[in-house]
Amino acid sequence: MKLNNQIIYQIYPKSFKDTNGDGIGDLPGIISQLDTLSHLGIDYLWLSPIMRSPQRDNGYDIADYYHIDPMFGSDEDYFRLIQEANKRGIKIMMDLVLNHVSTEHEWFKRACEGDPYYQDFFIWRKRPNELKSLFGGSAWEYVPQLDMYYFHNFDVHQADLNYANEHVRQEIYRMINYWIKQGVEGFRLDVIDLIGKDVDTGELSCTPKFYEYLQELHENTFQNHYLTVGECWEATPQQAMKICNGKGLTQVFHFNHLTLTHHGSKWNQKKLELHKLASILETWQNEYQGIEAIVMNNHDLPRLLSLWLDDQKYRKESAMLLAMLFGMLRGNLYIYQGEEYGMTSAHFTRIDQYRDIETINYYHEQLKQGVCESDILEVLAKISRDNGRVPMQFMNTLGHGFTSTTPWISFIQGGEDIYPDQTDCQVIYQMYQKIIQYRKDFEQELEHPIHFHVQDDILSFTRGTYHGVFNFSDHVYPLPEVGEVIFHNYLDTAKYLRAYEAYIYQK
Ligand code: TEU
Ligand code: CA
Repeated sequence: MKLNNQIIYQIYPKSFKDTNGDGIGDLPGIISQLDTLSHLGIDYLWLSPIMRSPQRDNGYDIADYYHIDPMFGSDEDYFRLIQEANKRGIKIMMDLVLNHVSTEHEWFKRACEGDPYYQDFFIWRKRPNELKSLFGGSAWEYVPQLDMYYFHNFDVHQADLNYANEHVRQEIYRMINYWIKQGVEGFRLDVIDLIGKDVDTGELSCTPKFYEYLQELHENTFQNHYLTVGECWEATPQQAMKICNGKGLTQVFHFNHLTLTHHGSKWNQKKLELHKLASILETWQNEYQGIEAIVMNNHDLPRLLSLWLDDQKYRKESAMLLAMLFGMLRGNLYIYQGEEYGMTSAHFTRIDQYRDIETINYYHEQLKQGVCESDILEVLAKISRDNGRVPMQFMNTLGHGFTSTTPWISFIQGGEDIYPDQTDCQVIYQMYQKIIQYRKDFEQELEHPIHFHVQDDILSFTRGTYHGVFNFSDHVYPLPEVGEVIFHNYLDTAKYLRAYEAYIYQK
């Protein structure tokens, strides 16, 4: 099976398409769009978790690994999705949340009832240490009837599994093999770098134990027969090489380029520095020998065109600029729903519009610390995870073709004219189609090393006979001699490089 140079399209099922009028996207909705998706030229469809879950963290809190949450449809709907996708040459990639389960999972409930077999599925201590949850507060929660604390790296309703326990590992292998048998051909492994954590020393990511468990997981489940991608936020090329050494995963998501604007934490953003972006892209492309996962958006991130560029006046140009830049990078290209027609961040202005647990926790923490509400809302509008989680918009009607009722989360504020048939959106979509086709036809062109150059607001690159020039600002700059134009994000040409204008050309 070919695992490199693939196109993977990520769906956030809750916000993709609702067919039964409950305001929540569902599996029949995804099936209804398969023809359109196959038109784009994708190879894999990755769905964020759809297994049974109380939805505290939108499905990243799984209560039953073996069944589809009724909110999304039935198990049969999922089997049908696999079949219908396969018919169109698309493989299904499943999101595996292996680091933790919902506190409503049978294992955790039994543990709390005092069953020692299941107690050892989790991480308990008599006394909590200073470790903090990524979603705010302590990482330890007290269970009075056991007089002990359990560890949760994320929300208090997401209890971390104890991988030191062999029974846990066996249960996980059994579950993955079940889904392989059902026809799943790809896996995205949520925060997989954390499974070997040592809560006593505080070493959580990429520990020696992690590499050991990963190899065992590989041998007992997917081996090298399926496309596997592990989420490892801060991975270096060296760590990625170790994870993808033939006995682990196909590839990792690293977000080094997307955390560039973090100032201390993601809540504090600074201006994008182009030379740093250039250096990260170049290092990964040239030094990393594995298959890079090329990502600009996902369900945890604000839309990149809103964060880095201009999502209003120059929305079309910005969306296309990013597609052209990331589209020329070697690896597997991930596209997040709506990216292909230039969806923007949500532009919410009130706290009651948000649904994300991390966002809401942060809001209350900040209020408690005396930060004024308008300042918090400004930060959230920029960076909240809900920015990428608003519903898809298929047409310019009341429910945007997403739903016939009120959606579970509001649409983009002021984004009424963002839908596939709108002229600008069509142009963006066609650019994605062209780039995807180009990557298939000229695969070997991406094998050449890439060299970036930055001057003022202009990022440029050379890759073999290909050159790219990208204006990251609304200032006008002199235009280099562009040779034979391959991709361009304006419909006409000018003597200057205009606002957010970008060219890929050959000399
Ligand atoms: O994300 C892991 C993760 O580290 C992010 O949630 C990150 O902490 C946050 O966006 C930065 O502030 C994965 C999933 O992608 C995410 O949706 C889940 O909430 C999380 O794991 C827990 O399963
Ligand atoms: Ca529905």
